[in-house]
Amino acid sequence: MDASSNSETSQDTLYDEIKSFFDSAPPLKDGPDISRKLKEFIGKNSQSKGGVAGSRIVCVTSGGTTVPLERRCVRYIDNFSSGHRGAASTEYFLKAGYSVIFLNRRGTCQPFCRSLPQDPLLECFEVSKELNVQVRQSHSEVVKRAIGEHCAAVEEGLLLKIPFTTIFEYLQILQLIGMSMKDHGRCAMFYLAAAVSDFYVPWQSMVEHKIQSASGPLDMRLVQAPKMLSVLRKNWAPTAFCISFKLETDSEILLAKADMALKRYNMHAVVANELLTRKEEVIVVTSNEKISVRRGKTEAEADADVESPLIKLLVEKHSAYIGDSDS
Ligand code: PAZ
Repeated sequence: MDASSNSETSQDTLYDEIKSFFDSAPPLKDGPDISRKLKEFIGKNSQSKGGVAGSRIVCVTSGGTTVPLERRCVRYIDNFSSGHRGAASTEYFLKAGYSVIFLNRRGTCQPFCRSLPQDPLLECFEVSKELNVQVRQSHSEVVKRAIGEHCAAVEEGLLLKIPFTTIFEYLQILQLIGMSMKDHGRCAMFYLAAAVSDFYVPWQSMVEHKIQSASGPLDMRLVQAPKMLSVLRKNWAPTAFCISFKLETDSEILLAKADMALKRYNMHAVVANELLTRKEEVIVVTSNEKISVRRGKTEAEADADVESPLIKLLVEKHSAYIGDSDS
């Protein structure tokens, strides 16, 4: 067998795995509603808005996917992702003039809420003697800013938030978004910061009811999740600008893994980061450079979040990509 038929075989295997994933996944409860919202959002934001970003739309994915262990799910495997990267990046993309589809894990960090305390409802509000609910003086500035900026983005139709929990929901919604963005050409961007499970229990082999501890030690087989990045690039949205993320805990292998992902999935850039320093530094890996991006040293600096210089850099790269197609 020669090299080209080898790669065709592995391509066929990938398509079979993907088909079987989608065929057997529990259907989305609100699939038609999500498709309608996407159509409206993309349609509205497709008319050029002028300004630097024109009619650019980015899909930001954020937070971790869960892997259910039972169909009537009591237990699941989860991961560490807080959704901070996705929420902060969404704010900077909006500032840069993009419209944002924020595909986010339910209950994780949301755009414009990063400065609020842990339990905003209980900590930011108080009840007066007349039983009126009011914002505490100490929190009034952050609450006003959060609500004001969030409402402006939603009311102007620039921010569409779509939640997911499981890997089944995430990948099905990503497919809907990818296919809806197909006609948006090079102005579309995917910024895939979500931590997606590498292994999962296929729906066909998942037990219906709660796993019983009386049955002894748990012996369960997880299979590899199909690599959807290749189909996103090849089939769903082939002209979109695609950025994926690579997280490692071992700095020795990080850049090699990012390079591998860049080539294997044909990404335009891979953002490499380490678990412990992910809020301080990321490295943007492209086919010809590795650029270290760091956050400013003080809270007051414009680059206090690493996402600020990161989004600035990626917006420049996206502009070059769109410009290339014009020439
Ligand atoms: O969500 P968070 O702010 O806590 O962390 C962000 C991150 C580390 C999940 C993201 O930067 C990332 O690397 N996502 C991809 C993870 C991976 O599957 O390799």
